[in-house]
Amino acid sequence: MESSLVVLHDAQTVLHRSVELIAHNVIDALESPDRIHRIVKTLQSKQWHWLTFLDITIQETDWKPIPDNIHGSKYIQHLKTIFERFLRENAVDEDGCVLPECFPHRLLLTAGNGDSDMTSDDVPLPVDPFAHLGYYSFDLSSGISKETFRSAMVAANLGIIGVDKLLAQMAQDPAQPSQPLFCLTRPPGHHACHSLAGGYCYINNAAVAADYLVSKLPKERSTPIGSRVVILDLDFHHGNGTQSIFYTRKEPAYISIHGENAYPYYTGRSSETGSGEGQGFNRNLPLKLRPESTRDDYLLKLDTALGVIKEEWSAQYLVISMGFDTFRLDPLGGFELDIDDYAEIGRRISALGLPALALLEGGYSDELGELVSSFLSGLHR
Ligand code: SP5
Ligand code: ZN
Repeated sequence: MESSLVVLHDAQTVLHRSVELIAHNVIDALESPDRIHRIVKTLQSKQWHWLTFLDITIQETDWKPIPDNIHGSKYIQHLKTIFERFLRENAVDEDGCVLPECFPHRLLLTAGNGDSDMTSDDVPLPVDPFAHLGYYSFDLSSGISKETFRSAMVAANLGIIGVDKLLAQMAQDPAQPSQPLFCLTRPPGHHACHSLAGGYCYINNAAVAADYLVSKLPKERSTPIGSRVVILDLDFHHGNGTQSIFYTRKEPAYISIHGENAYPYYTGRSSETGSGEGQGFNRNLPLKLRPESTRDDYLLKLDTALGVIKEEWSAQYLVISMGFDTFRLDPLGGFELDIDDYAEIGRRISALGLPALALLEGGYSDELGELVSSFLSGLHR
């Protein structure tokens, strides 16, 4: 029987909703439930024989815990409980959304100990619930609504289930090239750090999946050089969270193509190459925005990244943080990619011949469904 590319979906991912500030206006966040609806509708209309759409419901009792090396347990507990606390204190309506108030990062440096190397664990958590959101966020685009935690946990678990399915498929038929999987993860994850939400992200789905994948591989290092698991981040924005979580690790390695000097502004330079054991296993390939770059420049950078993954790192598995905000009409992006370019990106990744798990990150245009379809049509084997 011909195997097919699996798309993993759980409708609980559309429960989360948030707002954001555009200049002085509060609007529904561009990272909306409708993004998933657009993708599901378009994929279903294609009726492709090579695509299996798996609609599952991950029960809370089956949620895998998030490991402490990916996200702090206090941070996870905060995400789980903070909305209920606002409700209890009548600070938000049942269908409302709360944003952070005060960010500690630079303010701490003014407290008379600017030279100290205080880590977040040394900074006492304030009692005020509004302060909690600022303590555990780095920007204002990570509001919390009633079901935010549920959607975020379900998204992370979609990635874990994706890894299990990928490995099961390989064990079942080792001779067959494995089919990629695509997880409809929402909210996205690549901006989320160990104990910080931001950029529409709460739990770093790709980090959870890649760490879980590494944990499933043999303990003895089969490759003394290189990294068996690589996260390829193709969202328009730099995945600062994924980079920071794995900065001192060689497995998984991290490589990203993203808009130069764009959001999140302070990370993603080519000089950030990892440290300690992770030295050389973090690679940033920033690309100038249009009109200073074209689709050809993008595809050249992609080939560079794929070369590093295959030749330099001898990767055996690929986890792809797949954003579609690189599209030329995306409201948050600045690249030139057109619909068909995503099929080309999929083909070039597929040509590596590596088992691959792709997770949805950003992508905010009306054409999101067509972009995902195009990507999958090139990715499937
Ligand atoms: C997962 C993801 O794609 N997160 C992106 C979050 C970006 N949020 C703030 C973007 C502000 C951009 N303002 C400049 C608009 C350029 N047209
Ligand atoms: Zn993005």
